[in-house]
Amino acid sequence: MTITYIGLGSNLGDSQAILKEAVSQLRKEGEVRVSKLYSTPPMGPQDQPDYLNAVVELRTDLAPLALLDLLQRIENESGRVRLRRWGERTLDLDLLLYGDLEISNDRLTVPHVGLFERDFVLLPLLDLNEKIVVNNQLLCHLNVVQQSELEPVALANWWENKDNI
Ligand code: A4P
Ligand code: MG
Repeated sequence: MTITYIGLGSNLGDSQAILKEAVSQLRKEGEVRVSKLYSTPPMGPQDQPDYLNAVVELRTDLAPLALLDLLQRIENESGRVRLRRWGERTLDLDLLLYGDLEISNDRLTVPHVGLFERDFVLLPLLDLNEKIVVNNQLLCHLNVVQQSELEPVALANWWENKDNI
């Protein structure tokens, strides 16, 4: 069993429902914990809506590529629309960390390439594991974390209820 972290993002369609559905799909694969929910200004093209972002911790026996297959299946089942690089999308699921494994092949780079630069990934990850160390670095000490102004828009219990934010 491996502890994995998966980044969730959506800024097209009914993002709240899409993210909740993605989490319930992931629950079928193993024990899940979910971060707070963040509304974040877009990285990349600015003429797109704000994103909702969160991170899921999943304890799983799936091997890395099997987990990637699962994430891509969930993306596709959400009616995935992805219009341009760094552009708007209904659902993006990125494998951020797979235990402490380093992976580099045609389909998968882990830790995820954007992990160290993106506050919309780091803050929810730190909700789940505030002392997490990656590549010998305490992520909570990164400048991008210290300087971030992102605030959660919903607490972790939001995932369990039927309310919209
Ligand atoms: N791939 C390699 N490594 C991984 C990994 N660790 N996890 C490969 C998931 N996939 C991985 O994925 C393209 C290929 O990457 C896959 O086939 C897989 O084999 P994709 O999801 O189609 O593209 P991408 O790389 O996610 O897209 P892109 O356009 O480079 O976007 P990013 O870097 O994911 O950024 N702003 C805010 N505020 N919040 C966001 O969530 N997201 C994006 C998308 C842009 N701006 C954002 C946000
Ligand atoms: Mg992706």
